[in-house]
Amino acid sequence: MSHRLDFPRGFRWGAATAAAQIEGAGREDGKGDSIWDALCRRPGAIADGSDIEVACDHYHRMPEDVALMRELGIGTYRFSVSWARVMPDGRAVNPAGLDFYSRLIDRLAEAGIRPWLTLYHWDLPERLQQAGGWVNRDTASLFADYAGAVYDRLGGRVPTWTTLNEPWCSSMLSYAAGEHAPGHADPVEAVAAVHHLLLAHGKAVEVLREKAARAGESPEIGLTLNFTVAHPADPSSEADRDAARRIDGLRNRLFTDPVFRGEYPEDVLQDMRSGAGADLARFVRPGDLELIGAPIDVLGVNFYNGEMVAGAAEASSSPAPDPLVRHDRFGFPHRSANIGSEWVRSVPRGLPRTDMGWEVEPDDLRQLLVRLHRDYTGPAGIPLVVTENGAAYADQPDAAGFVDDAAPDDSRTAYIRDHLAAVHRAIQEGADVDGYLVWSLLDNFEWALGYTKRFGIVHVDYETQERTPKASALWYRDVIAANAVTTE
Ligand code: GBH
Repeated sequence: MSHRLDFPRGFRWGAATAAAQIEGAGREDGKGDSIWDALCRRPGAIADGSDIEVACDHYHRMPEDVALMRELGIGTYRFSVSWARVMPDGRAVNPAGLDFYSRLIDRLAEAGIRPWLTLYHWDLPERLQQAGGWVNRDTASLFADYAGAVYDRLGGRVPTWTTLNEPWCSSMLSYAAGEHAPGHADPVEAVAAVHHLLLAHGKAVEVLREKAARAGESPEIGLTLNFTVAHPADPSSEADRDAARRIDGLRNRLFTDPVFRGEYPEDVLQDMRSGAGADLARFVRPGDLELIGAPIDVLGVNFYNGEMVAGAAEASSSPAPDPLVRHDRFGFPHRSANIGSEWVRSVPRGLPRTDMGWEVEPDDLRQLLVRLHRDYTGPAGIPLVVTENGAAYADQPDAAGFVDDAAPDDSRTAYIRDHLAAVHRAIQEGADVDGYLVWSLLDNFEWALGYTKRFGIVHVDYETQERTPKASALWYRDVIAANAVTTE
């Protein structure tokens, strides 16, 4: 028997992308290099040896992409601005770079689509990386200047602003795990990056509020975090419960506590300090936490998967052995992103997985939303919006072997449908969830994995740049039109 799940009136439906993953035009109109342009040149850093010079060529095909969104009924489009396009050296404004986003926003307005602008989706100007990147506190102030410059040009036309996308990734994957640009593997750098990213968020919120107030505008301002749901493998084991506490701390509370409570979680600081000698508190100056904890208007939730974790009984007392730093065949350092809790093991739950190897358990999303509402956003009186959720699955050609319009895309459709049902349950349980933006509109550059993973509801042929809506896109169009999901 099928069930129709109606969503609240006014629920925001949409799709998300990020500049470095789709734009291309890597050197056009004065754009400077970002750390991802630079990482792509490092042999071995990107799985398929690809780069982002062209990507989805969205910079040139933007009108076509907006038209496609309109056909799908997308109501909200979340995109990011490339700092290095707007400020090639991270400091001086390049008006031609801002022109692109101005044209995009005009097109969206014509199509009746609300823009949701993210200021930072991982593409730091390379020139700022040469000065230390997020390890350097000055980067936070430069980010606030950048936010102000973008507001000066686009403010008034953008109702929703996100400062950072997933600062956990831009700190831990970038400076601790060695996986993302700039590809460092140093836990002390990573904790400095955590604090300076959050400080950048706080300073940018302050600048945006000032500029908006002066212009008599009141845009929504917030940030987007990525979350996990950590389950202890054996709930009766103290070591496993401790492992779950640590992973929840490192991935979730390290970011939500300063943003919503103006304080870092003491247990997590202690885990990082004693386990890896990385003392985050050393980077905190008076006044920082007031800025970081200033009220926001919306929390963006990116969710892909939860996980089951186990500890080692003796590990929490004895320091982890250092084999944690590995060098790949190119001499690249890699280590765990779990600073000070490197020994925590992830235990497979026997669930189906996407092409990323990530487990599929939609109920984790329900649990997450209910918990965030209860512990953080509910008390603050602000809504949650799922700003990313989706899955990588390879093309499923039609019977004749072609990926053409509405080519079958069952796994992705099921993933999105089941996660929407989980969002619906969370709302019924009282969580204030105000929207859902699918990741992603287009197949695109999946960071260190290059073009090998396809997250799009729209297929991209990288030879011809042809866009073809997959069956999931047409299914999603019907969901949006009905403001409802039908489950089996
Ligand atoms: C997002 O990051 C990004 O914002 C987006 O740019 C990207 O394309 C998209 O997701 C897809 O990757 O420990 O093995 O279970 C997602 C970041 C996803 C980071 C899940 C940690 C846990 C993997 N994360 N992940 S695992």
